[in-house]
Amino acid sequence: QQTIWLKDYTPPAYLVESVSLTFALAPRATRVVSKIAFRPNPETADRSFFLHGEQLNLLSAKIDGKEVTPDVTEDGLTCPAPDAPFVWEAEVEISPETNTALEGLYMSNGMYCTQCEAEGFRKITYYPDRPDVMAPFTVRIESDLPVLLSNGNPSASGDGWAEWHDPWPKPAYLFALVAGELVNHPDRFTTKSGKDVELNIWVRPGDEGKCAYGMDALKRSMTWDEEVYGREYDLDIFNIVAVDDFNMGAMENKGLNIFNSSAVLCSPETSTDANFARIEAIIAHEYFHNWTGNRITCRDWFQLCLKEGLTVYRDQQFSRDMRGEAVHRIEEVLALRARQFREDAGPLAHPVRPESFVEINNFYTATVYEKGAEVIGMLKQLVGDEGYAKALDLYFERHDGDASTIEDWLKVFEDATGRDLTQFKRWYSQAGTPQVRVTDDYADGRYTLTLEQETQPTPGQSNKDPLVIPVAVGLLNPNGDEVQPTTVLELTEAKQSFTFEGLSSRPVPSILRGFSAPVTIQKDSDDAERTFLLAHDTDPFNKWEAGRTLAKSVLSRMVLNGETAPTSYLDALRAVARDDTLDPAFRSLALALPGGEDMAQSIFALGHCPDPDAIFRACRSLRDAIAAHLSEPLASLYDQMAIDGPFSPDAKDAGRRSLRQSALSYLTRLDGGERATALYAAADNMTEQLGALASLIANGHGQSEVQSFANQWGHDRLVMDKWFGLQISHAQPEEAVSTAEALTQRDDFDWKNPNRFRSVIGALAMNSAGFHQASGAGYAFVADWLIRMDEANPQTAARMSTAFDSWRRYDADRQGMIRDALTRIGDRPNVSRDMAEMVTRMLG
Ligand code: B3K
Ligand code: ZN
Repeated sequence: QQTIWLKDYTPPAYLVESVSLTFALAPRATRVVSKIAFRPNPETADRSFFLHGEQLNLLSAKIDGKEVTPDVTEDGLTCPAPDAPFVWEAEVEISPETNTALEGLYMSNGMYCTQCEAEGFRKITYYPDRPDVMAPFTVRIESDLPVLLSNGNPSASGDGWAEWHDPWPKPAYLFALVAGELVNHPDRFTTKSGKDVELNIWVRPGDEGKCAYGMDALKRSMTWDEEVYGREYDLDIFNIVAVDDFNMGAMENKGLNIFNSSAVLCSPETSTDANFARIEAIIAHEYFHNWTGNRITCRDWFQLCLKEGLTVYRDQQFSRDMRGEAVHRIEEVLALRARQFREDAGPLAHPVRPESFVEINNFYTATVYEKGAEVIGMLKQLVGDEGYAKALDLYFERHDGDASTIEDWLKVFEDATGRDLTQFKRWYSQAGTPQVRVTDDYADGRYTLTLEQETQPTPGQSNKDPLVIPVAVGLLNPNGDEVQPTTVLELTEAKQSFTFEGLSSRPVPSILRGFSAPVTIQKDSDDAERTFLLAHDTDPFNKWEAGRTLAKSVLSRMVLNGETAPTSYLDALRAVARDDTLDPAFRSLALALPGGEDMAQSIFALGHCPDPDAIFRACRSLRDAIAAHLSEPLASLYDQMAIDGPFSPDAKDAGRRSLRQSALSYLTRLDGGERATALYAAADNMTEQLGALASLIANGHGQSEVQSFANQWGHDRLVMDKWFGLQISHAQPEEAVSTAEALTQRDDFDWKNPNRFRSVIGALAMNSAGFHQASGAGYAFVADWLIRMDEANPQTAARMSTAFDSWRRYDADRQGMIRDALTRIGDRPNVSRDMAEMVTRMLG
């Protein structure tokens, strides 16, 4: 394993003036001819000429028209080159049809497509495949297939060929090519300066009816980026292509975004409200990359958060605007805690800007993306909305066309606002979730809050320095009125006190409003205080958070001390269910309980070893208690939240369906499945059909519905992914592995398709009590499949190996079995570089 270090960065020896590529497509013998104009980089004296290249068959190479014989190794070639501008020409042969790794040029259902980020372009041709080498590309595609696409604008075409020109210099990771029998859903957009842009979503014939929402989301994203960030689109055409075999959600290639079909195709009959929301967010994310990522890219892969953290932050702002600030923020935090806090607390913890890697694909993580976005949110709170707007304007003005760094990013904030960000920068280099301990004191009208911060050691970082933590705080008086509106305290020391004067009684503090920093709060509050905040907090995030901490505290006591659910908690929840002034989506979130993984995290944080079965039983008994105690308001909510009239995927209706679904999930425990069976039969949209089926399965019913669902939807691969996943994620712990095993025996378990693989193996890994069965069957099953997948597709396998990253939380038996599973995965002679790195880090 060769480790790459941030501190070893050196500028490229040669820069590229222009690139011209010709592809003669054939499944097993695609010829790629490249013509690249190089010039020496004046910034460096280094004149070594190295081109990346992997799994390429080099047929010929020329420099300035003269045949050369480069020195070819496994990862590239070197060749003597002039200390002056020159033209490199090469021809290579590649085999897209046998490329199961889905990186470089590959085939999916007869269609050619590419995925180059991070380092896939080197599997297409020899090139300086690093993001700080940017160039305009001209691409000619020769093929009998009817639709031939690449980056930029179409420049010429004829029978069996098409040519594209992308005038914007770009790094190779943004290159894309698509060829296939595709149909388009066309539209147009006029930018604010009057430029007319052609928009297309390209799909397989039969999927045309599932493009309208994605197109609408694209146009809304384009308008939003003009209005909020002043950013306009910069080509004549913007193409999106849906592909079934794809390693992640989507890719922001310049002018030619390629999407996992699950991240763009949707319709009311086949997609859930959660699918609509995810599609809207991903379309926006990839579109926003056009400025934050493409026009301004990263100098090297250590700077990944420069484009990803910022683009996630932007897509979160967009989704909040589209769907409601409070509810979306709660969803962001739920996801952050589930994935990023978990990562930061285990052996895979790394800084938002990592300092080393073996395989960069392993660092497209929740820390780089989601924590990277949180860091920007904190920055915005510290400099204010106006300061943020000024800094961003300066960023676009100063760095357009650059391959930039985090230093460049922070400098625009310093220059635009005058604020010194030296200490703030630690958020980029220090891993781990900070804990903020809160104590308070009240005397003579003066209230003092004392905040202490501490970050636990993480791999390779034993000492942690204090961070700048914006802690948004409000105060309520004992009858529930707000006496101090939200104010942001800046915690910069290890321990610091803040005072509030002139209070007539001891206030109840509402700490970390809006989740103003990605930290955990420790405060000796009791359930009475949490119940009070759940009833009275004016900050919607903290109102929800109070209910969440209350649920966790109740569940922890049920797990650890065998207590039963206290009536006070059930009463508080009933008040929420009955409170018609609260938005349905909010009420639905407030009625949802923490899951097995969330509780395992909490119980471990309390210093106990989590028992997944005990957690499962406690959650089940709490659900029963809630169902019994709230049966009457839940039954009326179920009726009240029904929607008359045609389906709309908008946030308002989605919120009603969500609340109705959470009522149903409790009511199914009481009514023997009567309501869910009826809803399943009557549903005209996937949200309700699947929701009803989930409630049935989770309560031991629904065998015939599982069958009829497969008969109805067997032809639709995206719907069938849901069907596979649902049976596993809602299976009883002792049945989860056998259910997953049985599903893998089916003919339609096409395991090489990453979506299908995730719908089974990933669903099991996420069924906490099922995966962690004491027998070890879950570990063995997942390990077997990871080994198989690693041989075909290392990226997807390595990503899913994170299922094992929380292993040190568990008891000695489970730890032993997971260690064995990881060793078995990692010790194979043909283990991939991706997987080898993950296993090494996890075993640490
Ligand atoms: N930039 C891509 C992710 C590429 C992942 C490579 N392993 C999608 C995105 O973040 O928008
Ligand atoms: Zn991104």
